[in-house]
Amino acid sequence: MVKKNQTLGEFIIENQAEFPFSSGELSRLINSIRLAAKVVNHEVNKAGLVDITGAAGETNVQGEDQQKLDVYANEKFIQTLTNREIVCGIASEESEDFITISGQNNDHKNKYVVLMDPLDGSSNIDVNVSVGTIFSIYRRISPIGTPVQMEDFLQPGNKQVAAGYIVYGTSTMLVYTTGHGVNGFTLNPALGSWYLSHPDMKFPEKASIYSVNEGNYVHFPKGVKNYIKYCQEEKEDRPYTSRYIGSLVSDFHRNMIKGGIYFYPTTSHAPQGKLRLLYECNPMAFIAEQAGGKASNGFSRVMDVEPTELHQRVPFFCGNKEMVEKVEEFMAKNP
Ligand code: AHM
Ligand code: MG
Repeated sequence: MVKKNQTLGEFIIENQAEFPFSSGELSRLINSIRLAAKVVNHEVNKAGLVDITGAAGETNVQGEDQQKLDVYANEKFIQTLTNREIVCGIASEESEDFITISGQNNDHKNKYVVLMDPLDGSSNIDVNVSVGTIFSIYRRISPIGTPVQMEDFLQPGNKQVAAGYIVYGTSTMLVYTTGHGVNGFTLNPALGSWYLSHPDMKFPEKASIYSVNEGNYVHFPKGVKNYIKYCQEEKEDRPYTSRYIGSLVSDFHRNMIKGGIYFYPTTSHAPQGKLRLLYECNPMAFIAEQAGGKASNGFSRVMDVEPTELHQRVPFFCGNKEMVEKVEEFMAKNP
């Protein structure tokens, strides 16, 4: 049962019933993510003090080496999940290969793998614009008791057990799904607790925002160009409003609350698109679908794409169902 204002800890305990055969491992895993998120949040909040504390590659006043925030976030999430022996493997947008976690007794006994983008949109940090963390959780395929394999990570999005994001914005929020709807928790920084502020999030029925980097217009496929023209046309409830932060988590978050579509298509410079299937698109797609929305590669469901490599890219169209279906119509006519 969803009760507004309960803490994330209370929410997890109360909703254990959703996982009748669970060992509590997934709950402990989400607990670890919320802990790492608080640590990263603390550091992201101080980013504007960089001239005082020292830029990346420098030594700060305390004599500590400063790191780039995306590297820092990557380390914090990996450290937290590794130390708490909660997963058997991690793959990250920041690391070339996946990491195997054997556990203290070297028994490889955990059953989940995590894939994540520890700090997405990190180029926005310098200008004080929201960034995010994205995570995706799968049950391993390889036998428990053995080291994880590549096949554990290369699973289609429809096999996700949970997915979520943290948006470090005007307030910090953790939004996640375990396949039973989407719930959003806001961090009270004074108490360090996450409170259920956005229960059962759903895309609103009426949507009027489109989010795309229109600077790439000339490089887009014809179908996308035509769809953008459609969004701008004066007809029925159009023209739509254009909003683009350039930070996937923030653009998605706004569109889920206000109603809209985010897209990053292929371009002539990026023939596979820019966004990563495993770290960015699949988790956002799972959340979108759980919130009544849709996510497509322009032609079919993103979560059904069979991954072939860890850092694979994919064109991405995600948001209100009707809007995604409309862009698919345009793509089918002019791929
Ligand atoms: P990153 O993983 O290198 O941060 O890139 C992903 C980001 C997304 O958050 C954002 O939507 C997109 O790249 C913006 O790209 P562009 O600047 O090409 O519009
Ligand atoms: Mg990214």
